[in-house]
Amino acid sequence: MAAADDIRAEALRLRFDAVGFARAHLAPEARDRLGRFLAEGLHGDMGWMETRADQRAHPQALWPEAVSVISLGLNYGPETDPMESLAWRDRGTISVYARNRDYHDIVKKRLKALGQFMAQRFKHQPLKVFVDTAPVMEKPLAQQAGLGWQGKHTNLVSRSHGSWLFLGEIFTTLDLEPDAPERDHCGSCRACLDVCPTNAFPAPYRLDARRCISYLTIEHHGPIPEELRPKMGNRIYGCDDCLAVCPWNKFARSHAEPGFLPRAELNAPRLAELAALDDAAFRQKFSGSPIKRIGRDRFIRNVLVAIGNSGDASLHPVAQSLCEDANETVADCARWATERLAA
Ligand code: B12
Ligand code: SF4
Ligand code: SF4
Repeated sequence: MAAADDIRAEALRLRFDAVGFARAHLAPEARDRLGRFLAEGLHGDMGWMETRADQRAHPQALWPEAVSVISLGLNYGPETDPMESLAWRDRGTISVYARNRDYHDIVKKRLKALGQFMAQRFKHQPLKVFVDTAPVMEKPLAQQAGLGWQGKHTNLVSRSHGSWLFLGEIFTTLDLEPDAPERDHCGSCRACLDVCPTNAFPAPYRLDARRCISYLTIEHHGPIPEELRPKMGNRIYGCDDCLAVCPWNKFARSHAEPGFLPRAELNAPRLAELAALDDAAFRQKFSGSPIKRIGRDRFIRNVLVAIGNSGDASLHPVAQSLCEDANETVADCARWATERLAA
């Protein structure tokens, strides 16, 4: 069997849902667009995107020996409509990817298993595994490897899995036959652009992260700009709207990964209960979940935005009880929510 066939078969045996091969080289357009994204400041306070931009734009600047990239996708297609709980005002909506275990752990474990297989099968061929945290442009590489195309919402869309693929890569010194890149199948559709609650797309295929609820609730430190708060509804961690409305999801199947099954208490949790979490209770509740990463203060800030948007007078005392919180961002958001509910 050719090396690529061998690796593909093992990746599928390890329960990856998509696998493809590309040269360890990004098309110049992807590099230029990254440069423009950063130059226009669309990354907000994600300063880490700038500091290693050269490595992000050039896989061989990250690892000079890399010859090929193996791009891998793991399906996390939800069983129920991710937008259903947006209407439940006294509850919070947590994005699909964060309703149970941290996907980084699950993807990395499988990447390492595939890496071990390759190390045994192809001796003296070094490799490196990456998922999300390294300066790698995962989406354009996945498109080059034929896994899907970057839709107008900027994420990778697959003809078999819709918008619901996590991505990971193995860089290798093996010279693997590249797959044909996938082409764009968005056509005249603009469902993802039109649904975005905060108008975060200045144009198709371009995202202003500073307006994206995923950025505001997960990456952004400090107070959330006041003009955006009312548009966030009850989204307290991430956002799935632009992914969920994509018509290509009709080909998606729900995932078969027990680690992605929603934990009952993270499925539309009650805002009043979340607002009562202190640091220790927060860490205990979100142990093993990606949510733990943002810490209690940022999380309670998000919960208070949702409380302010709830229109539910019974949550007024909950917001009021946090107006003197030791964290100034929490206290500021509590005052905002209290005023909004009193109005
Ligand atoms: C930074 C980041 C974010 C930021 C910025 C997102 C962004 N679109 O840039 C924020 C915090 C907002 C974010 C949010 C989310 N993220 Co994120 N994020 C990343 C990260 C770390 C880097 C992405 C990046 O390089 N951005 C920089 C910009 C310049 O790159 P780009 O998006 O590829 O931009 C391209 C387009 O703009 C395009 N382009 C521009 N103009 C034009 C014109 C034409 C005609 C065309 C065709 C293309 C085009 O070219 C650019 C370069 O390819 C990646 C992991 C990684 N290392 O790649 C995960 C990643 C992209 N995120 C992921 C996920 C799941 C999400 C969320 C769905 C999470 C959630 N539910 O809340 C949301 C989705 C929001 C959205 N619509 O993008 C997944 C996406 C999987 C997939 N199938 O694509 C990734 C790949 C992580 C992973 N390993 O699985 N994320
Ligand atoms: S994740 Fe939500 S806020 Fe961000 S671009 Fe998509 S729809 Fe807009
Ligand atoms: S919703 Fe439409 S425009 Fe957006 S990514 Fe899907 S097919 Fe493309």
